[in-house]
Amino acid sequence: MYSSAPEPGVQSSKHAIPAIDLRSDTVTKPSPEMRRAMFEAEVGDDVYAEDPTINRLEKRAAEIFGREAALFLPSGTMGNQIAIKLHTHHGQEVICEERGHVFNYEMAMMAHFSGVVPRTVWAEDGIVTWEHVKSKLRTKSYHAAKTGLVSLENTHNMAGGTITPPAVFNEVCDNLHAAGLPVHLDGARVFNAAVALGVPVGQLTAKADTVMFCLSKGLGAPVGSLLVGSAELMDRGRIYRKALGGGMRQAGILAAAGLIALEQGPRKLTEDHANARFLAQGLAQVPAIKIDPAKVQTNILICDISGTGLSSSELSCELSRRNVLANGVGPQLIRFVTHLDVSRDQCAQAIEALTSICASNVRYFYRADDK
Ligand code: TLP
Repeated sequence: MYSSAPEPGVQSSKHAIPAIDLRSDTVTKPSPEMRRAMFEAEVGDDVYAEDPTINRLEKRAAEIFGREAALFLPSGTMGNQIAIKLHTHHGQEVICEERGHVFNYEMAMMAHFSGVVPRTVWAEDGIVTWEHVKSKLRTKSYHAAKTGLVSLENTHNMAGGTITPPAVFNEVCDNLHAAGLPVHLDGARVFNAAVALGVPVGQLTAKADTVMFCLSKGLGAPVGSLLVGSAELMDRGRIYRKALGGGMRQAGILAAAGLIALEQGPRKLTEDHANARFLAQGLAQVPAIKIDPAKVQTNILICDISGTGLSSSELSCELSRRNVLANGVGPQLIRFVTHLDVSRDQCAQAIEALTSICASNVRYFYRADDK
């Protein structure tokens, strides 16, 4: 996360009542049903592929995505980095969007672990088209590194939860495949995209060679992500998962919650999306805040707060004094993420909190008619 964000846990511990936590959809707590399933889960050693609950989760994920196999992982970051390792050779380049998670928030692991460098493209709303990619591709040369992979993100987190239209995504994949190149999809929140579009997630992602998706974001599981793809790739992926320390042994207790998230989580996302739109509409009324509610497609909204005269860390601190948590994602950008554990009423309270900060802010210099 952008460095102006408050340190994890600093704010939430100060409050007697639970904070309205809009920092991320990663913060959801497991439901009573999940906790019961975790308690009762059958387990075995997953490094020997003997955990029946993980095996069930992997089989179900592969089915839903129409793939041969799936691999259960402790995090989305590990899933993305295993995928990059699977598709590339040392010394190659990976094309990704400039604000992409694989590039900005994964500790430079593509360089560290796979020995590749990112070649970024900047795409309006994070929607990478074939036009963007085409000009960046590099084939064999005695000067420049060859492109090994294109890694895309849907929904696009730092572009504000935006959805890449299926036709755009399919065109990129078809052209890359024709050029002999693989595509990885960082689908941490791809269920949000599928639900918002009303398209089955397997259909939406069919053309990617590998897809990583997270159970631990909007779907509500406490831990876990999956990588899906061919049996051959997932088999090799198991080796890299172990090398990264991701062999989790009796982790069926996590997969049990994951199965509930996978089966039931997607249908709850519509409410998160409606809450995000409600929040955006409310925030758009605050004169110093710039946000276009029409652009809010899923559960993430990013507001330009430059009109407040405050930095994102200052505004974040002011919000936390009013029991609302939200992270800065740029010097004057604040991200709000809706999820299972924030209600419509709490979104209304967040709007009130921001309105009152702007009303009392002495450095507030933005006029309503400047908007
Ligand atoms: N995103 C987190 C932070 O790391 C920024 C968040 O709060 O949004 N891909 C995408 C698109 C993501 O947004 C994230 C997490 C990941 C991958 C990594 O997932 P984890 O946290 O499970 O490693």
